[in-house]
Amino acid sequence: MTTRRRIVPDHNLKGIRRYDAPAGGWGALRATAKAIRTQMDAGDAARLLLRTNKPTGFDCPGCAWPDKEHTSTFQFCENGAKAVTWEATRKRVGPDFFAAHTVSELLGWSDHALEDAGRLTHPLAYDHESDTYREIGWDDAFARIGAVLRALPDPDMVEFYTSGRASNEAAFLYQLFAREYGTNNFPDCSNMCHEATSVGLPQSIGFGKGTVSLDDFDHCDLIIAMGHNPGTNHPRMMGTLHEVARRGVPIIVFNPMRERALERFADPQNAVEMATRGATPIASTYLKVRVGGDAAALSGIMKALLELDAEAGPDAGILDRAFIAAHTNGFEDLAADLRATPWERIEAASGLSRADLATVAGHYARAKSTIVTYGMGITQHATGTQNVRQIANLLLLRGNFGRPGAGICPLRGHSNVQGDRTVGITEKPGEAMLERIAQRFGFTPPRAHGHDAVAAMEAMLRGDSRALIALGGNLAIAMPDTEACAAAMRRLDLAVHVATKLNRSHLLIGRESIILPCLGRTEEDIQESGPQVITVEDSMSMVHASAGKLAPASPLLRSEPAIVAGIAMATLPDSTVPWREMVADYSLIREAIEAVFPEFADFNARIAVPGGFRLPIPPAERVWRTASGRAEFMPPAGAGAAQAPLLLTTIRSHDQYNTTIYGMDDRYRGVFGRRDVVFMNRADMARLGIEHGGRIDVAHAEDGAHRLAGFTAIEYDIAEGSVAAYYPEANVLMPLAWHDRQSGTPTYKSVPVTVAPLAAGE
Ligand SMILES: Nc1nc2c(c(=O)[nH]1)N[C@H]1C(S)=C(S)[C@@H](COP(=O)(O)OP(=O)(O)OC[C@H]3O[C@@H](n4cnc5c(=O)[nH]c(N)nc54)[C@H](O)[C@@H]3O)O[C@H]1N2
Ligand SMILES: Nc1nc2c(c(=O)[nH]1)N[C@H]1C(S)=C(S)[C@@H](COP(=O)(O)OP(=O)(O)OC[C@H]3O[C@@H](n4cnc5c(=O)[nH]c(N)nc54)[C@H](O)[C@@H]3O)O[C@H]1N2
Ligand SMILES: [Mo]
Repeated sequence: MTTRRRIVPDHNLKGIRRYDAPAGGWGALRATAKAIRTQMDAGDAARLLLRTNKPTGFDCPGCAWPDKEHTSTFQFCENGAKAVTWEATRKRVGPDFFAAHTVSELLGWSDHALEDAGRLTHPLAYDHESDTYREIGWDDAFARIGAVLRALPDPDMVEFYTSGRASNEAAFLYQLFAREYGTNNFPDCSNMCHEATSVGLPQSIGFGKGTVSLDDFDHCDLIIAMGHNPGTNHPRMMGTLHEVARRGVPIIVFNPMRERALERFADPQNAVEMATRGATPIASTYLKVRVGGDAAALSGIMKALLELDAEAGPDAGILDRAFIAAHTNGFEDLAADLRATPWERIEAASGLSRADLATVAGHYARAKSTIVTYGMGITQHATGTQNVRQIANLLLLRGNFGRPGAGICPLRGHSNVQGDRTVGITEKPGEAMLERIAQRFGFTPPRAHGHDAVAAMEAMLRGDSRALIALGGNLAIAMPDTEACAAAMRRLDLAVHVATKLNRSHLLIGRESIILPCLGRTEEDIQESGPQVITVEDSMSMVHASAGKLAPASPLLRSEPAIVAGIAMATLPDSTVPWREMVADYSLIREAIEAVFPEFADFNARIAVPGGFRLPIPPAERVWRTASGRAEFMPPAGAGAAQAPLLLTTIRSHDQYNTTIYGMDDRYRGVFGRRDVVFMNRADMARLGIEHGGRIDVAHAEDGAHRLAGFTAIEYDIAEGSVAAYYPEANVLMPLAWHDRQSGTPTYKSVPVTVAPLAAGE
């Protein structure tokens, strides 16, 4: 509640203005040109962008959306161009830079400024006396890391973090090293991202990944798009959605915020749209669900579907009874639960009307084949796993698996986050994989389950975990509770960061901190046997090769596989793994992957084909690898439970890649040159006495200790009861303990908050 003091509002509307153009179009071309201009020389950039996502080129590190036969017209993808030019920048940070700036000074820089300083060029070790990072030789760095790791009494005192850029080859070597060292502590960016998918879908359909392929989008009759913002985060998906929309297929969007790219999009390749400044509407229906209200909305659609079925009778085919009988368990429990859930609860929790949800059910009942696409708006909740299972429930009711044009499509995050999992980055390893590792490499991997990201950070904070090795990423800033994470980092005996660019996690120093600079996707990787390719797996389980072509940012850079092997050899002198040989020739790493994961049979031969190959997707064949051998409906227990009056969600701007801030604009949402804003609904603002442009204090509603003060409230077309702010600035608001109990996913997208106006000068 607000107090009754007189507020003298302190307005700050600088950089807040309407942006009316469609997503894509000329705005995207201008932004692409700017990304190139600020990071690269134009000629180099043109050559580079033409090679992105081509059969002979490299995989775009921007997103995990697949390409048709790898013939993508990538050069028109604005955010792909930002990802690529950011890595291929001409700027460098070497020993001179670090001599000139102490770590204490750099901590005062913005996340944007830190990474924008340029590519890391030398291995570095922190020197306490001068408070600076200093150059160190590779062998010295490896020896120091090995010494600390060997001295620890228990391998479970080390955390092996992976960010999803790492290639299959690097990730496989990394998990091999950690397991030979003796731990399954694999905190992973996936724990903050699609873990709810990896945990929920196996329960429902016996498989933790998406079931559709790109071709299915040519055959679907309906798309339901929930909680993702493809115009920014999966820009190549816009080409697909544009085609589907032009085919007249309804696209029903569930999103608390108006997102321009989901409303209308001008394809930069469509000459007519460009010349006429026209655009194609994307969403046929846009439902502004309340933040955290998706499970209730899905319950509503299913409840309405059952009502339609009851009216029309069993022969009308509204439910796919034959499929339900032959392939599933638990339908009756689900139906009973839905019948017992009152509409008022569904409406209150979802913020949507019964009529709207019934309309969706009508579309769904008529569509022969439906695809549900979803992103972080579904997974990053305390009920993330349940939300994912609710989507599976909906699809199962009409047999939308194992048919052309139907299935579930989680939009993965990092370009190889899915592949890293496939090749063994998991804190809960299966016995079959461990057995095959033991057979192939002759050591006994540990069986005890390890830490995920939240558990790892908690163990570091307690002081139980003493070392962190980070294969990429920016763990302390990506995680909830920025302050607790900083404290956790500072307690470590050793932090090792394998990275391309400097970020804030590198500046949170414990006893020893080492930065190891690595090659990026765009760069040529030459080892003893010659130029190497790496492989990645996209959102649709396609595995293909990627080969960088640019000269490395510095001659001192090493590849991620080489760095992992270097640390391994220095740590495990009696290792039974042929590290040197595998780094000399990555095809040997792929042979080892094939030996441990049989679905990679003929790995080296199959990546020689442009476009690569698809890993098996059992539900696409109606094979359910659950304990019962059937797909399992799950009653949506608790969906529609009362929600806190204001739930804050966190979002990415159009100018960022996770914690990497390319620039300060968020064009489609009309925010320019700043990120210190909180998006609010007009009615909530009126109720709380907050004005458009007024400064506010946001606090966690149940633990007032986590707060964010001095940000500016701006009125936005967002569902009532919902508030949004940018990640990672808003991560200070979230206690570490707030996560989905089933998957460990932090509740980045449903933080109960109070918001109060600040008086001028406060
Ligand atoms: N350019 C660029 N590309 C990226 C990334 C990036 O940061 N920049 N990040 C990569 C990574 S790691 C990931 S995981 C993906 C992320 O891709 P997305 O999942 O698209 O990412 P977000 O921006 O987190 O949120 C997506 C949308 O969810 C909506 N939303 C928020 N809360 C809710 C809710 O409760 N319900 C519903 N239905 N919607 C909600 C927001 O309004 C927003 O439109 O993108 C990947 N690609
Ligand atoms: N509040 C809130 N928090 C969130 C989210 C949210 O939606 N809201 N999203 C979560 C999600 S989905 C994710 S995936 C995590 C992301 O968490 P992370 O994956 O840990 O973070 P990134 O920001 O992607 O990491 C950026 C750093 O990666 C390094 N890097 C870039 N390219 C390479 C490379 O090729 N090799 C190596 N070794 N390093 C490289 C650079 O040094 C760069 O600074 O954040 C999570 N945090
Ligand atoms: Mo992610």
